[in-house]
Amino acid sequence: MFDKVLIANRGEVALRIHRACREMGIRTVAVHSTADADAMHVRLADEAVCIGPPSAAASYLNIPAIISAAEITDTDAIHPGYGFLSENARFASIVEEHELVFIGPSAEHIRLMSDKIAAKDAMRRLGIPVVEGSERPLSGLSEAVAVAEDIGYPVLIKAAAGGGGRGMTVIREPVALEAGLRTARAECLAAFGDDTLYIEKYLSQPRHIEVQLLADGRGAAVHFGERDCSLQRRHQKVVEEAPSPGLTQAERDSLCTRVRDAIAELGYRGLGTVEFLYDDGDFSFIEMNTRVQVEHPVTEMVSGLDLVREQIRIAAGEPLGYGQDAVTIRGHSIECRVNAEDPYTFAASPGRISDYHTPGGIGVRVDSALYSGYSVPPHYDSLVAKLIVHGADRGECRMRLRRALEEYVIGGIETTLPLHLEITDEADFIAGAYDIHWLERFIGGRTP
Ligand code: MV4
Repeated sequence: MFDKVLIANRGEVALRIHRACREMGIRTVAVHSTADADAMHVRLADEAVCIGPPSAAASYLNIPAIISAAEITDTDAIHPGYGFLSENARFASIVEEHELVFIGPSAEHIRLMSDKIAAKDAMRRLGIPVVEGSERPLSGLSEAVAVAEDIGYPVLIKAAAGGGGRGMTVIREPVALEAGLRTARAECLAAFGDDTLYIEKYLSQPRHIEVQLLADGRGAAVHFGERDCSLQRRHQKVVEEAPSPGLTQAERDSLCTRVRDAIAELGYRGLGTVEFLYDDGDFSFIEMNTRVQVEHPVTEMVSGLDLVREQIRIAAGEPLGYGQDAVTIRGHSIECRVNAEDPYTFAASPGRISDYHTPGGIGVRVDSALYSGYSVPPHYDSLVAKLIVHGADRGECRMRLRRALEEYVIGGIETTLPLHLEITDEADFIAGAYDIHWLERFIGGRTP
């Protein structure tokens, strides 16, 4: 096992990784920007290295500074968390070239999954259902017309280098295809420096379902069930839950088993999430994430496992050590992402935390690096806390969530806590009857 791990991230996930390391007897190195000198994970880590000014490009994305920090602290491995360098294949290679361990899958698997066309092709070959559409990069308008005619409108133009909702254009009728293609190419070239496009059948009202997996790269893999992440605003998840209220037990068992077997056959190593759109009884693969995800705690709550610990163990070369029989999903879990934002306008609300009180009691978990007197810096993502609850069933879980939201006090800044209380009381949420568009519609129709 590693003696020392460098945490190449900030905020709640940096603290989450520090906690897993501590419990494994691993020393930690925090790296931070000048804006994060007072951050909780910096205080708790055994060592801390300032790697640059506030801008992420100059600090948390600064590969030479991070590698130098690892070398001067005699680190064994680097945990990238989520976001920043977590799905950067070049970073994973550079880490390995410096005889450090990248806590994540091989650079090859990261590269494969970051090319969305190649990822779909790999999954199709492994027998996983993928969304209908072009199976190669689009050559031009005539091919786009032919594919769209074949699968039928509406279609969605996506960027091979995209993902997470970036670089998508819906085309509802043939006359809009030419202009849509031209706009999509220009946008993708500007955003990703790559204008490789593909077309898919546009699914109008699906749910977003994702399967959590762990594999050891030697053909052993387990799944930890699925999560429903349909409640999103502008491609940012807001509430996640496990299991999905929209699936039957037979549907989830069949999906999770097939994905687990596919990932084992791929020779994948590490923690991973395979994303699907679920529409009318059918699952269609869209993307695979090769990092630990923001919403991993709901899976930890229903499985009783520490996924970050498992991720570190696998990266250290340990075998999986257990089979699917050892994984039991119990009860229900819901996570609310609490952002430092106005709950109506969603304007960022950085600033000093004047009062801070976290909810507690049975089945309640708060993953946050906030503390009273801390100043939320304006330079980064607005996620400041995750409230995660567990209950014997979805009904108990929802009532526990309500009372925990009522207990939570974050003073001095605006947060999205009031939005979460509203969602929790909505009839559609209570019924579990929502799709990927439900939250935007709900937000659009409410008044302060
Ligand atoms: C789609 C889709 C409909 N049809 N693909 C958005 C995020 C990215 N991972 C894929 N996304 C979508 N892909 C087809 N063929 C609708 C979306 C989508 C979406 C997906 C999941 C959660 C929220 C979403 C919000 C808008 C669009």
